[in-house]
Amino acid sequence: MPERFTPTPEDKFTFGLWTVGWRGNDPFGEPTRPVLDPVESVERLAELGAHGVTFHDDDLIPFGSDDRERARLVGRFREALERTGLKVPMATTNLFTHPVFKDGGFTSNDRDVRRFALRKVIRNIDLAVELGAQTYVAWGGREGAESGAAKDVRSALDRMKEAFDLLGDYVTEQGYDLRFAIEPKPNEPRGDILLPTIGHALAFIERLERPELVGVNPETGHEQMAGLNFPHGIAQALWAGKLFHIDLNGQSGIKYDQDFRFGAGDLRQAFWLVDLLETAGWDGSRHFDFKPVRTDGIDGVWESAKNCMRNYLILKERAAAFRADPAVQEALTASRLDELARPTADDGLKALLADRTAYEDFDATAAAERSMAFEALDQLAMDHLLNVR
Ligand code: 3MF
Ligand code: MG
Ligand code: MG
Repeated sequence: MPERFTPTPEDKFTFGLWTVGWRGNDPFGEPTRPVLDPVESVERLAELGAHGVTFHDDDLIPFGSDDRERARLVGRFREALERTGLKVPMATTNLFTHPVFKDGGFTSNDRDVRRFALRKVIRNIDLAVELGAQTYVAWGGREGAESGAAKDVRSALDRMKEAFDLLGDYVTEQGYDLRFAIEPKPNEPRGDILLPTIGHALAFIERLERPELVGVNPETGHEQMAGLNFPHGIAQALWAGKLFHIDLNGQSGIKYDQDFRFGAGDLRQAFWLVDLLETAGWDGSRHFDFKPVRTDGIDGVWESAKNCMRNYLILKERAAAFRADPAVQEALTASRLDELARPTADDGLKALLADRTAYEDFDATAAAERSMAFEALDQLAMDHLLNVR
């Protein structure tokens, strides 16, 4: 492997414990791999050059563990982190596996379940902060419905807002340096999930009491499951100042959540995504939320984890080569990207209204004839992506 595609912690690659730890169980089949000890995951990820690990409370401390067992598990995890230097930049809560969450956590119709969900989150927030996390992800996997009358969506959104407002109160009162990132997903495991896309989540956040504490954690496959363009969604989240975290993986079209390793699935969107993150100066984690295919043994787990990072670094090199190519600079100008960056009416509304060339004397036919020259520009990107220039 060429040296240049070998990651270092400075690349800020992170992995969920649940990703490499996924045993291959799916709705049709039993696990194909044995349980992976979180300490082993920490050690192997550190060896591969990752920067950190993330976890759901239940990934580390099985649901129902008593306080002694909890302390023991956290202790050996912390010891592995200290030994390897791996960081925990983000943590999250499992509000979807235990049957108690069958109708959701924050928006379950059962109020007792909602109160339990909030306490479960708060308990893990304390641990997340202790371990140094600055981002707390909330994926509402079971916040949804399969049928119409089962969920009053407006009431459920009230309860969702209530939950984030209470959590905002909690971290503020505790003086924690922690922000929340909502992870949208359109469906699976529920028929329809609330806050299904980046756009829904961004609109929701503005209704909260402390919108500054809440952003988004978009996932490649989740947006693509809704047929959406992931780089466009990420660009809007960046534009809104709301990209607090990101889940990278691979997806081929509108299907179940495939969670392929990063770079598999839609390679062109992966290229544009890396181009966007790198040119925007994204300095957060490059967090992989993928599932090593269940056909493979533990060899495939570490192979795919390694290759998530490798593919990101390859695409980073390809995107940089694209941006640095003088022919691309020319093509960008021919496609008038510099004009797009220029305000439309920096001369003001009055001048716009007085400008006869803008309307009365504007030659729409001639303007319509000007080619945007996008095909040449896109082929340059393709050539760089395929490394044939
Ligand atoms: C499901 C997911 C989740 C979330 C996680 C929060 C189990 O499709 O993507 O992974 O990412 O719960 O980080
Ligand atoms: Mg997912
Ligand atoms: Mg995810």
